[in-house]
This record gives sequence, structure tokens and C-alpha cells, in this order.
Amino acid sequence: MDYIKLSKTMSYALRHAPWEYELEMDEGGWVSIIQLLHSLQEEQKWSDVKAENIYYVAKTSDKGRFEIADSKIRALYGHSIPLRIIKAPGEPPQLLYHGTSRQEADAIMANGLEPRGRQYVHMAVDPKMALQVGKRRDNKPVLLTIKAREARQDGVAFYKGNDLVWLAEFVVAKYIDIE
Ligand code: HQG
Repeated sequence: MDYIKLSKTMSYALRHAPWEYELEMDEGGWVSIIQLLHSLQEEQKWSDVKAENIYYVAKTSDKGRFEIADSKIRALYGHSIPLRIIKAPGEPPQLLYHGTSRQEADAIMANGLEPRGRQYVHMAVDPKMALQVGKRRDNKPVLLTIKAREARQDGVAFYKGNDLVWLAEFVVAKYIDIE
């Protein structure tokens, strides 16, 4: 079983295209595991996938991409679907980090951190992880530091994705420091 490919397919279905898999998703982003399983099995590539493979991917995901409860599964961050995934606001750590390309960093310092193709802006708890995220776009990524607690005190909402990732609708540049 190619677990990386399965994880990517699950992320795609749960974050970006539940309709392609005929998944009924609620506003928390939850879908039935059995529905996801049956839908995957219809693809030739995943015809022999088993529920235990889905559980395994969710449990071992290095970035905690998925959550499973009550026979349902959801992606914890990354959504781009039009249906707004409802998240409860929370108390972020003092600082959060966002890694991006040199070019985008300049745009962010001018215009603020925007969600672009996703529903929320993504920020990491760990600067190393943020730099890894930035490496997807630039071999010399820039680390931005978000003064999350200060922004929160000023009324900016932050949402916990998981222990590693926090989300927000938008962060204005005055709360962002560039290295
Ligand atoms: C940039 C992956 C110009 C922003 C990752 C980023 C993450 C701006 C890009 C998660 C901007 C959006 C999300 C502005 C933001 N002007 N560019 N004003 N504001 N941007 O992929 O945070 O492995 O949607 O810097 O690891 O890179 O898939 O967001 O470069 O955790 O689980 O717009 O997805 O997780 O790109 O990545 P993305 P992201 P997985």
C-alpha cells in the first residue's frame, strides 16, 4: 500500500473535492469513513484499499492532517471547498510562523497574510515546520513571525487546526515580522 499516495488522495477528497467522491460533508468537515472507503474502492487504483489503511494514514500522519471520531473522518486544515468549515476560535500561542517564498513574503508585508486558494491562512507553531512549508515554493524560503497573541488581543480570530497548525481568516501586516 502506498500510504503517501493514499494520504494525498484522502487530503484531496476531504479538503478540495468531496463531490468528486460523492461524500456528504457536514459543516465540521466530517464524512463517514465507510462512504469514503467505498468511494475510493470504486477507483481501480484503490480497489483493494481497506478501512484499516484509512485509519493507519490518519493515525500516522506526520502533520496530524486528519481526525477520526464516531466512524467519521475529517481533514483538520487545508480546505478550499466553498462550504465554510466551521472552527471554534481559540487562544493561540504568543508567536506563530509562516514560511513562504521571498516574492510572496514581500507581498505579505505589503498586503497582509491572505488565505488565497484556501479557506484560512495557515501558520505553524514550529518555525522549522514553517520553513519546510516555504520550501515548497522557494529553496531559500523566508520565515515570517506572526505576533498571534497580540493580534488576538486586538480582536483577530485564530482557530486551532491541530497541535501544529493554526488558522486565521486574515492577518494584517502590522502583526507580522520578517526575518
Ligand atoms: C501566500 C500544506 C502574496 C502564502 C502546508 C502561501 C501547510 C500571499 C500561498 C498548508 C499573500 C498560499 C498550507 C499575499 C499569503 N500576497 N502571497 N498577500 N498572503 N500568500 O498552499 O500556508 O502538507 O494555500 O505565503 O504544509 O503554503 O498539504 O498555503 O505561500 O501546512 O498537509 O499564498 O498546506 O500542508 O499557499 O500551506 P497555500 P500554505 P499539507
